[in-house]
Amino acid sequence: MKTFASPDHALHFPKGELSGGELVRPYECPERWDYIMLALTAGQFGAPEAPQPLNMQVVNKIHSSDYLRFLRSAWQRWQAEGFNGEALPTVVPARRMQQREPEHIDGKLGYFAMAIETAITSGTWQAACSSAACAQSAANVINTVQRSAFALCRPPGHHAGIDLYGGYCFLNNAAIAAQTLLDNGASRIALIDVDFHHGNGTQDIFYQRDDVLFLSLHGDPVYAFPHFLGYEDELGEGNGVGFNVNYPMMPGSAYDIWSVALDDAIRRIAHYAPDALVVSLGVDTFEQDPISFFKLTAENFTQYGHALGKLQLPTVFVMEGGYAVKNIGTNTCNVLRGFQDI
Ligand code: OKP
Ligand code: ZN
Repeated sequence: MKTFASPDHALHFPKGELSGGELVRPYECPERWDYIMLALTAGQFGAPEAPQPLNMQVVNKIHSSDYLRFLRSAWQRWQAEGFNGEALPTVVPARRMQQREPEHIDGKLGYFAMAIETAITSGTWQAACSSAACAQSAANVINTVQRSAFALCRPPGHHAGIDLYGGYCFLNNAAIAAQTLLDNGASRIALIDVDFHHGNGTQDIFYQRDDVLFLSLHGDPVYAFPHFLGYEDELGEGNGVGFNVNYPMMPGSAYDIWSVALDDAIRRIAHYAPDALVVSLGVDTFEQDPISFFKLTAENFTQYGHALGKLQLPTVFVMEGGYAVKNIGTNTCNVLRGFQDI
C-alpha cells in the first residue's frame, strides 16, 4: 500500500482550542502525525511519499469560491486588524442572520464556522492544502496495480462542508479524494466515515448527489459533537435521497454494537457496487480516546480493517481524528494491516 504525508502539517499548530470554556492545548496536535509516521515506518508500509501539488480544479468542485477566498486570506485579514491572538470567531450568524458575508474578518470567521473551537493561524492554509494534496495523491495512485493507498492527512477534513470550517477541519480531504476518483473515470464512489464524530462536512457536500454513497458510524449527536447533524433520518435530498446513511450510536458502545452498524454499511456498499471506496479513517473510536465515548480496542481496528478489505474494492484511506496520541499509530496501522490481510 502506498502512503502519502507532508511535513507541512506542522505549519498548522494553534496554541489554543476553546474547550470547556478554557483555551487548552489543542487535542488535534502535530505529534499525532509523528506517531502515525513512526508506526507506518516501523511497520511494513515504509516511508510515506510527499504528495503532488494540489489540483485546485478538484477542490473547486467541493468547496465554494467564497469559502476558499476566505480561508486563503483569513490570517492576513486578521493580522491587518492588529489582533494579537489566533483567529477565532466571536460572533456567529444565528437564525435569520445569514443573508450576507460580512466584510470584517470577525464577521467572516463566524460566517464560515460550523464550530468555534478551531483557530486559524499563519500556516493553516498551507497545511490544509498539503493535507488535501495527500488525499488527492492517494486517490491518483489508485489503478489496477495499486489497489489501495493511505493519506496521512493533518489537519483532518470531514467536518469541513461546502463553505464551512471547524471541528479542526478546513478542506474536506476525503471529499477531495472521492471527487478525484470520479474525475479519473469512476462513476460511483462509496465513502464510509468511521471516525467517532459524524462527518457533517462530507454529508453536506454530497447530500444531493447519487454518485457518492456516504455512510457514517458515529457517536449519537444527541450526546456528541457536532450535535446538529448525523441523525438517522438524514437520508439525502433530490437525486441524493437514499445515498446518505447515518449510524448514530450510544455512549459506551463497544465493538459488539459498532460492528453491527459496520456490517450493515458494508452490505449497503456491496449492493451499491461502487468503483472505489474512500474511508474517512478516524481512530477516536478507541476506548482510551480523551474526547470520545466508544470502546473499541486495538484489536478491533484490525478486525474492521479486515472486514473492509473483504469488499475487494480499490480503497483510499484518509486520516481523520484520533486523540489518544500514543496509540494513534498502532490503531491506524492495525486498520491498514487488517485490510491487507485478506
Ligand atoms: C474532529 B474529528 C467536545 C468538543 C468537541 C471538537 C471535536 C472535533 C473532532 N466537548 N470538539 O472528527 O476527530
Ligand atoms: Zn473525530
